[in-house]
Amino acid sequence: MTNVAYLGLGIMGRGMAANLLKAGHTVTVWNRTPERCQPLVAQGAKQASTPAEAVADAEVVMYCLSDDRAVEDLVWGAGRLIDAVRPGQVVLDMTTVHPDTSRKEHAAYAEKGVDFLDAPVFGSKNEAANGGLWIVVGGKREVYERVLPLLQPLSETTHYMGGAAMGASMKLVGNLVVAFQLEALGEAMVLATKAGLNPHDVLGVLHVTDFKSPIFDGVGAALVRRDFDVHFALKLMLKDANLIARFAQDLNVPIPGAAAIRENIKIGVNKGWGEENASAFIKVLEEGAGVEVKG
Ligand code: NA7
Repeated sequence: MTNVAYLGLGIMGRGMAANLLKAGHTVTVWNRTPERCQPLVAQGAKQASTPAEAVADAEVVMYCLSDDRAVEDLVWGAGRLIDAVRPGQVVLDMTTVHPDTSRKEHAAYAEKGVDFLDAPVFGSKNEAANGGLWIVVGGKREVYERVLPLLQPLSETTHYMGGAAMGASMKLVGNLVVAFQLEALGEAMVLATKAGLNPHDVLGVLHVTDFKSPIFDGVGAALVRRDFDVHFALKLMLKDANLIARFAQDLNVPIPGAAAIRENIKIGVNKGWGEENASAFIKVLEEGAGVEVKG
């Protein structure tokens, strides 16, 4: 059993920390807002009052925060994690960040003799809670293999993608596909509704065809119930859309479709739906067409 420090108990982090506990590991948690540690403490975690205290006895350190700025704060800013880690430890960043941030983390930890992996995750609230995430990892393969037993209780699959920042790069590539699927679902359901089709019948067809997708099923069912309860916040989807835009720009890759979707997401956030589920930006498409998808 491994001594793990888990930092950041948002929607994703709290599910992962709970699954590490269930798998029998010793888990010390820290969260910027300390009250959020309570449910994990009730499940057997130790609570630390600073990141340094959390990692003091840890063999492996994991964190999953909202964005690049939060990671900067934890590692080099208020959290001073970089001063607290010591040689021999392995650190995993499971946040969705720009590959440049991952490269900066790889370099900084290497200087301290600490092994680091960028290990962002696909899936949202339910997959985090059920240990059904899909994890993509960048860094040294032998370090990845060493921590695999810790990733298994969190995930359905793990994929080693290559050296530093390859996990972060894969995550942005995958999130580009997610953005298109949500946009496709939204445009299709709005068009279908305006054409007089029954949304349940439409979802029934989408469920069986050779263009089916679990996203169409899950988000589609929530959409017709008008359920925008947060599993993955729209404000974080905008953060990811901005990261994808920067990533593509750096590599001189045109992504005209993703650029159009980013505009819709931005409008949704500006309308005040940032704390709702990512699918809330479909309401922008509905407003444009003057219909609401419901059933
Ligand atoms: P949440 O539920 O918004 O959780 C975000 C977490 O990040 C939460 O623990 C926050 O602490 C923490 N956070 C945010 N800013 C900071 C700073 N500056 N310093 C330390 N900790 C911070 O996000 P999710 O769990 O849904 O998503 C996490 C990642 O997975 C994200 O990259 C997604 O795109 C994918 P708080 O509780 O607010 O004090």
